[in-house]
Amino acid sequence: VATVKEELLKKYPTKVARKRAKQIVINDVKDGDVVPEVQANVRTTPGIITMRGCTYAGCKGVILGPTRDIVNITHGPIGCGFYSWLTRRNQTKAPLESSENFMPYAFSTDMQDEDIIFGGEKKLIAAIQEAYDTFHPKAIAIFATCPVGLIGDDIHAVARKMKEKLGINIFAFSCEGYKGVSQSAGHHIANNQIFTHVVGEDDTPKLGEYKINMLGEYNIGGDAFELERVLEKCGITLVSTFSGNSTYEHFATAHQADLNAVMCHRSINYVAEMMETKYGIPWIKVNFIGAESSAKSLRKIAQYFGDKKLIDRVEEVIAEEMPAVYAALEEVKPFTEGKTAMLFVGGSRAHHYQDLFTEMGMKTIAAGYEFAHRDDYEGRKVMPTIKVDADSRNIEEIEVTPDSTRFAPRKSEEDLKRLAEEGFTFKDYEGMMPQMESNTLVIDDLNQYEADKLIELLKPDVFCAGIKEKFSVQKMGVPMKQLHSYDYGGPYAGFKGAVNFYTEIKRLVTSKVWSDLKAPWEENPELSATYVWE
Ligand code: CFM
Ligand code: HCA
Repeated sequence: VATVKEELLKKYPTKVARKRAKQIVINDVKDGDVVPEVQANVRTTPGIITMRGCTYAGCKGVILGPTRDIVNITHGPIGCGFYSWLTRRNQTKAPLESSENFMPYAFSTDMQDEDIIFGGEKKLIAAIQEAYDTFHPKAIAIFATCPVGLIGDDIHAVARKMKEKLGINIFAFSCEGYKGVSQSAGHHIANNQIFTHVVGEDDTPKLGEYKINMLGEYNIGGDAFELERVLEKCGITLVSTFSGNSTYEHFATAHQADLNAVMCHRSINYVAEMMETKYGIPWIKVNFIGAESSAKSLRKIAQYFGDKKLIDRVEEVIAEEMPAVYAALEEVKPFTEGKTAMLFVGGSRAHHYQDLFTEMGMKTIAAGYEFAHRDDYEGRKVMPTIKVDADSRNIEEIEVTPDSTRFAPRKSEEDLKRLAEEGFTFKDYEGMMPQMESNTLVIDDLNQYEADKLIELLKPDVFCAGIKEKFSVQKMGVPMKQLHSYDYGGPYAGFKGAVNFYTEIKRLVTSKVWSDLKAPWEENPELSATYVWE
């Protein structure tokens, strides 16, 4: 791998190579879980074809996109609203035909040149009024795109004014695309505002014995439906999911849960932290990608509540679900065992999906995030040492204090002692790297050039990433699986999801479609040409 790293850096100008060298790391897991440092969450060098997206995409598309009954208005030119219009495949299931579901719509102010020159606030006010008159929603959210920040439209003042006028909850997000170095800044902005304006707004009691929130699960390809099925079977009450298959009411009552289970640490850990401070709800890291991981996560939730009835029920459910998983593994393993995978996804998935590959006997030889932070690579223990730079300082840290009436610790001192003795840990994300084998490659903010090089040098049996990488990978003869949109498949979460994924990967790694394909210049070398500088 050292030579691979060298090869990746060889063509870069010295300064770029020096920077990329800190982001391309040979994962060498020392005893315990000490791993090398990775530079992450820093600007991409201009000119590099990054796989990252923008702050607006992280806020509007990722965090708020999957909520069905908030009218999400994009204040900006139409492209931004259009791009974030369900391309992420976040699904939703309204209980009734007549229930509110605005997800099939793309709401936008469709800014034109004259709005940029004379200001867009009037148009925004008109859009909010029109949305209200047409749909009478419970809540309207406004999302800023790049030009809004540049011309200085005051979307928060507009939101306040219209909230007062219409008497519904209206709030805005300063999530201009350029605000941060990636989508990640948008997550933080979204978390802050949803926490400030929605969480805790509804005190109507939520009934249920074991009440949890699932944080960082976005119902891509129906993942949340599978998790809802499993949790219900166990008798666990899901108060809210942030934000797969969610509604305004779910967010507004989330403060009533007794545990926050965090799936995607990157996108939502801020909400988990803020809910703990304000309401006393503890959080744990879970992972429902992978059958073994799902079982482990269910056991952890049961252990937290510490009730024998729940612990036994969880064991029963696992015993019921696993035979189908084992049967599927027996079928696929002769084809997948020993094969290799590379995973380059935005945040959590590059880590979580390694569990599924491990279950299939496959090895992850290289992985990385587009925009996650050092804690997602090396574990939360490095958080105090993460350097704050101008870009991270740009994102507001809101001050949260315990709620004067609703703060309540969920566990007694004795309970906490018992859990600690059992080895139970809270807020304990250990990151991707300690779990990977030594001598694997970990690369932050991978780019087009490096992806091509990696494939050429290490020839993985499957390459997992997104739509921007899809076709160049296939043209290099390697099967490609999108771990963002799931290539229109899924669900892949939970037990049924794991079976779906095994089957899909077996199909991909046994197919010869891409490796047999030859481009005309590969069959007839005389057709190939080389560009020569004068
Ligand atoms: Fe979390 Fe996500 Fe991901 Fe993410 Fe995303 Fe996504 Fe992703 Mo695409 S919230 S970090 S910003 S798990 S949209 S559902 S697939 S890059 S790895
Ligand atoms: C986003 C959304 C995205 C893009 C996926 C891709 C998603 O970052 O704005 O590049 O294929 O999951 O839909 O991450």
